[in-house]
Amino acid sequence: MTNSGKSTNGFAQGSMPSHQRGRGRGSRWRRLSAGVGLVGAFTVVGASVTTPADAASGFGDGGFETPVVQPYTFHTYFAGESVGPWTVTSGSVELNGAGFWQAADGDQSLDLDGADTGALSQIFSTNLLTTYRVSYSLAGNPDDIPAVKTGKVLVNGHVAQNFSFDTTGTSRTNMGYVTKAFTFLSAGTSAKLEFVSTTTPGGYGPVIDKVKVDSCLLIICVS
Ligand SMILES: [Ca+2]
Repeated sequence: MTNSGKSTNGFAQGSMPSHQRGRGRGSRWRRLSAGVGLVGAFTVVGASVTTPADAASGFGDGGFETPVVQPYTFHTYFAGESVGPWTVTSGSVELNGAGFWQAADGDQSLDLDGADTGALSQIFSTNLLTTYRVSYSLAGNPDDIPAVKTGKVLVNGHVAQNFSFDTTGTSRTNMGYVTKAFTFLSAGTSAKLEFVSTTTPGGYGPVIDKVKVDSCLLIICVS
């Protein structure tokens, strides 16, 4: 696993195509085992090791599977409304039901643009001064322009990662999801994770799914 860079605010950033990433519980255990061995030799450089725990305490439905939308349809949620454990924080978002288009995981996925550009957030519990790894699957609404969808992820109101996705060549049946990830250090006992679309014009935005928050057992950064 490699990180592609580091932002100026200290958040490590990285992404790679989903087919290149280890997936599932088995891969996480392998990373854990490899990391422990390296720590024993005191030769770790910039490595991160995530625990096999599936998520941070209180974080839920990163797959946008609730509420269940009627298959082959979508439902638009506006600022102030809840989407399962998430809350729409601006504009509107669209929850896409099974079969509407390809999901990265499960049946449903979320278009960050509903009637216009949108954003949504979720607050979950954290342990003080603990590093968390946030990962998510990213694609874009292939139905209309702009081809390139843009957005950002915020943690406690600070930009942790900007993202863009080019929908050229994708379709509802071949969404082309990529996996994005970054880490952050908790400064308190809770964190607010927010996904924001900056796509212009709005209405056909970035699509996210399979959001995960893992607490890291250990991160050693030399530089
Ligand atoms: Ca899903």
